Amino acid sequence: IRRPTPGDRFSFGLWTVGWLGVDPFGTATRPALDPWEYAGRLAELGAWGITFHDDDVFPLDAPEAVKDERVTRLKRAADKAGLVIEMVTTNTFTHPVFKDGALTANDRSVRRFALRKVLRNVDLAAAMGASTFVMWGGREGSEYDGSKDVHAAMERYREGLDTVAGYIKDQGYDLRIALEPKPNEPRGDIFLPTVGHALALIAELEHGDIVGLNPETGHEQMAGLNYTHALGQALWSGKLFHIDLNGQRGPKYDQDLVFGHGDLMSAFFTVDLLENGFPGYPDGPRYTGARHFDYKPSRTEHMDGVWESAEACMASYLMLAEKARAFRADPRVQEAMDRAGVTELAKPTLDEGETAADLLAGDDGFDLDRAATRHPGFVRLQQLALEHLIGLG
Ligand code: 3MF
Ligand code: MG
Ligand code: MG
Ligand code: MG
Repeated sequence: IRRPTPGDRFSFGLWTVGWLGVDPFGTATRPALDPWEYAGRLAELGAWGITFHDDDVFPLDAPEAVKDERVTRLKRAADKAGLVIEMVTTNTFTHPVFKDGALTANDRSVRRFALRKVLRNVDLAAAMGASTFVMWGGREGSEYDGSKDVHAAMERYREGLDTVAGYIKDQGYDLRIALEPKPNEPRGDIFLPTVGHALALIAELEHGDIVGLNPETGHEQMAGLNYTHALGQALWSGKLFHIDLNGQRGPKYDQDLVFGHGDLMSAFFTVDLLENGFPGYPDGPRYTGARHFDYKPSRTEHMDGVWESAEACMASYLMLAEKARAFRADPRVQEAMDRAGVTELAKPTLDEGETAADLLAGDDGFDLDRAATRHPGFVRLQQLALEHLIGLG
């Protein structure tokens, strides 16, 4: 498999390779590096960009001078390594002040503090040249239904998002917000648990035109949902602004495995969609943003494992991209797709100009028995995918 290059647009969160292995049951298994120390190595491995939370670079209570110094140092390291800072995001979940949420905390003073933190970080994102501003509301939610007025929470979420998006427009920043859904962890139930919930909230915003999504593989899968479908619907809605690729094995705690180390078949179709687009729409919407990994080098690994796992994320993607390309090019697959009617779905159900009344009045000679006994061969199509994925030779 070829080595990754900046043209592949692979990017990593500083908090991914920088994760020290602290979990609810154990302390760090790896030493901490300074944020700028990760840049050179990631670039060497072939990454194109990095992303970070404000708190990944400077402490929440850092004086302006310390903040400036640390941010400048990181930006210099990124420039020197030839890395783009493509996305910046705000940590509104670690500090105990956010224990009941940020934009939807019951305590109004916390909401005002959180909004200020986010707005300041918008300025930073713009200064770093980022194009995407991710908002993951990890603490927005509850453990107990009686503790939260959901109507009020949605009002405050909308107010917060419109304030941030409005500010971006007022400042003339070239930034788009990407909401990141997650069903649970750290809260018992998080608001905007899935891509669908987030799309519904975006539709209610005044400045929803610059608000889209950052769906994460594991988050949709924790909810028992299909990540590739989530990407597909977000893309169809024109809202797929960014992605968090990783691996997850079923609905358990958030594993953040290397991309491809979770549900491999699902990862194959994720890459197939990202690389090859919708089968029925050769000129249809395509994802052109960063191939961003939000994973954690497993706690068992030491420093070598940090780089091995970052490399593995990119290699998994490239291998799957190659497999997906061959899959689509295989005449047997094309034939199986035709038989399955995959591209027929792109044909409108009504003829041009045909109305519901026309449909009711007309007779198109539909053969009920024939249609009911049609054999689409979906299983054979899937087996061809498996053959491409793991086949010999
Ligand atoms: C948690 C996450 C987050 C978000 C990040 C926003 C810490 O499960 O996925 O990572 O991705 O906060 O970019
Ligand atoms: Mg996550
Ligand atoms: Mg995760
Ligand atoms: Mg994420």
